[in-house]
Amino acid sequence: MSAKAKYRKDYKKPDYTVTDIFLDFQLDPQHTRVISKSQIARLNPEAQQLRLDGHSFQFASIKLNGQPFTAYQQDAESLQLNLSGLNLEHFELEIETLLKPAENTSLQGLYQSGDGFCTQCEAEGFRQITYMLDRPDVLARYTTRITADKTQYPFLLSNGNRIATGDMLDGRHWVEWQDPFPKPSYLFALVAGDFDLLQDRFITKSGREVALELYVDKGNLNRADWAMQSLKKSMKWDEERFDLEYDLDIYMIVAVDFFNMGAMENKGLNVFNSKFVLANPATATDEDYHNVEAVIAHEYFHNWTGNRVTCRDWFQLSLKEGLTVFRDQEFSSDTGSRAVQRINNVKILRTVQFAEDAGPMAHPIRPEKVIEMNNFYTVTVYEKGSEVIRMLHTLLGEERFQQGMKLYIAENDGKAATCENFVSAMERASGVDLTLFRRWYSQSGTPELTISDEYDERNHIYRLHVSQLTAPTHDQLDKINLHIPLKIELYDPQGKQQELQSETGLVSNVLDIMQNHQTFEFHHIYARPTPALLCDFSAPVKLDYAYTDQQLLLLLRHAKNDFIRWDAAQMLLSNELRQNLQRQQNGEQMQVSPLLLDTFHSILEQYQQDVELTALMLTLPKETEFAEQFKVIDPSGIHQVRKFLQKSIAEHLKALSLKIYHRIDLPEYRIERQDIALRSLRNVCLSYLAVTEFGNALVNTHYLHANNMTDTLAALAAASSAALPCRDNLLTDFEHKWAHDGLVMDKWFALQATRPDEDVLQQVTKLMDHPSFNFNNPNRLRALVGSFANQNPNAFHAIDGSGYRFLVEVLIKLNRSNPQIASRLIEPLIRLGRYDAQRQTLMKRGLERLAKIEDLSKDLFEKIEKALD
Ligand code: B3K
Ligand code: ZN
Repeated sequence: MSAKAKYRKDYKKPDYTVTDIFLDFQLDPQHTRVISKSQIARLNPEAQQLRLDGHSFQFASIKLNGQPFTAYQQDAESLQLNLSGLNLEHFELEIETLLKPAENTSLQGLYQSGDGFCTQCEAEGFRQITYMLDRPDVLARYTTRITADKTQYPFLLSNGNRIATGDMLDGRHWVEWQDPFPKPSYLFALVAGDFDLLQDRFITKSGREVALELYVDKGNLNRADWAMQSLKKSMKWDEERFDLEYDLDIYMIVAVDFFNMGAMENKGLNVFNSKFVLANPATATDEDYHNVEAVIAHEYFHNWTGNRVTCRDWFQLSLKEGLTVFRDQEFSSDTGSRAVQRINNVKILRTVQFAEDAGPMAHPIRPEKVIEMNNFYTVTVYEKGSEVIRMLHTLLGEERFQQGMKLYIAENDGKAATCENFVSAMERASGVDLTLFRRWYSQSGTPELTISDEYDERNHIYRLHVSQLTAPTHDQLDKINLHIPLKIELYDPQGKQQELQSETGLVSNVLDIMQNHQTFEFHHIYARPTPALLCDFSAPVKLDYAYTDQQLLLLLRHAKNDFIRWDAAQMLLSNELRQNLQRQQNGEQMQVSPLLLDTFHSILEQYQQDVELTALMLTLPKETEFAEQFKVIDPSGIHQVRKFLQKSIAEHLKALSLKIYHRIDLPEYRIERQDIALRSLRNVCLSYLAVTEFGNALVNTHYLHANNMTDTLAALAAASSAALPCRDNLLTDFEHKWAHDGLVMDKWFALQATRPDEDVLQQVTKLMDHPSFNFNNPNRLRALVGSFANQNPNAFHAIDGSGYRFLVEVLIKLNRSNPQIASRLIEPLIRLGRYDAQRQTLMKRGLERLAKIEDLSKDLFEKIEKALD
């Protein structure tokens, strides 16, 4: 496999395209035969060579217009046809390939999941099935015929409509599918197997009936309802908010256990990781329920933003992903709590995305250079991509944004588009000049806004001085100024919100930051105000403003903006953490400011004003969240100080949290907003009480009385992180109950991997042989190895290098079996620049060892090369 980089600037239109393709699959775990018949049209009259992508199968034969064809050359990644002298404008190619799905552990292309077959073609998996112009700007009409044993594989599914079926004399049967919408190969899908089926229907707003089919493993029907409800809710919402209606007569979702990511939006036939489909109160937490709904929505929304309008090339990935994430976030905000949704999104951005921008994999939301495309399904392309759309929405407002969407879709329906097509439609529909704004697409890194203020008491003018600066990143040294929407509010010393006025009248609360330094003046301000900066987190930036504790307390109590109130609490906690880390390093006694403790006490006391926000404000940031504020991270220091903060807060809130813990009574489990909020607050109380003298008894009872997974897991997590005496009994009980169910056991594996114990690594190593563990299942790997490396920084970054060595061993194995998962799991190891010299040396040693692997995958190569650079 060549590790050659591709550049965005090198995009060229294809010389040939495929207009129609007929695929014939004869399925067998060891001997699958695929015949593809494509109608090819020449687009460039000069072209003489046709290069088709393909690898990892046995090539059996090729015919051109029905005749055996021999004028080709083959290499490890492609088949090149020499068509010179033939002068063919249109022709048919018939290619036969042989596959072994049972041996395909990469989970790309056609593979076996459990006893069934499924495919994953995005980004470049189709070329593992047959030779193809495997690029998103080649759109073809697909007809797919699947033949397989009828008893083992009663369901044979592909995209579009079922047009014919038949039985064969030898016990096999076949089904033929036709997808009327031309699509790129990455949206092709095939599934075969035996399933339980949940059926429903949806009537679109124009009155068409759509059959909804949800396929789950046998025996899992009692976990399928929520996903079906979520699908119908998403379909309705997209009609109401975006005026977008579903276009086929059938929509299918299949849940599989072996899947590299969350889910895949194949036209009319979504394939899902079962983690994002299956849910019932006994197996899924409130968070799982939320995630199922959000992922179902996300994949459904892709039908318009991704499938009907697709990407011209993979550098444009954020065109569909950033936009679709924005749409799913809006869906969750409209149908649930906007504030909770926003805060949770911001947490991901600040921890994971900011970290990516500060590390060796930094890239703009529209990357310039790619070696392995699968490495670019990142938080930057997805979440920062969504932030860029959100900023556009803030600048344009809902009405003009929707006009822009309409124009974008009208102009690009049925086509492969670029990010520029999108921005240009938004610009033309709204009349807003987006020249400067476009830079968000090409500049990587996290901008920092440095803000200072001054109050002119005599003239009652308040001024904000705002500067922007983006520090150089690994991929890009020179940075320029961006268009940043900064949403603000001002509060007087009594906490009353002030109107924003210029000399001439009211002004918008969204400031357009466009230059390196700008000053904004607000008139008729009669006392020095406290500014609420970056309301709703109006841009994905870091903020540097010297808030005093008093100002933060004022915002925390009075700000109208929920995000600002939550963020004020976070800043107070961060200050405490930083000061105590300092004290600890100086060998001084740690302490927590009584002001913070009293504030937390009064927030909790008034929880009924806003239960959701109270729970979020009182949740102590994770070690990884705290870590992100430091240039050089001290994992063990953060671990200890966080523990100290937790204990101090717990002691101070003890009586009150015990009272509230007992007062909140939710006898029945319901997935309803108010109940979810109360459950979460009660479990926050439990997490603090766990480290007090009440801990063991309370947590034990909580576990025993739990009638749902949210409470069960809250008890286990509290027992585990506080290392309570009841912990091992509870974990064993859970293990016995769920050993048969990998998905539920993932929660247990994750808990084991994040134990605060000294010997956690030995335990994790041992668990790799646990009967419920399976090295080839990405969910298991993420739960055990991923949780250890990402969520247990104290152990992973152990100063003896044992955590790094463990990960390297796993990666050496995974490099062969599943390079995509290997490349996900290596992430914490490539961020070596953020640690002290000793750790850096150890991490580097691990990376160098990996670099020497003989058959190193492109996926790992790309990241290791950058990290060692
Ligand atoms: N589009 C897929 C992700 C494909 C990842 C390929 N490595 C799921 C999604 O974003 O909806
Ligand atoms: Zn997506």
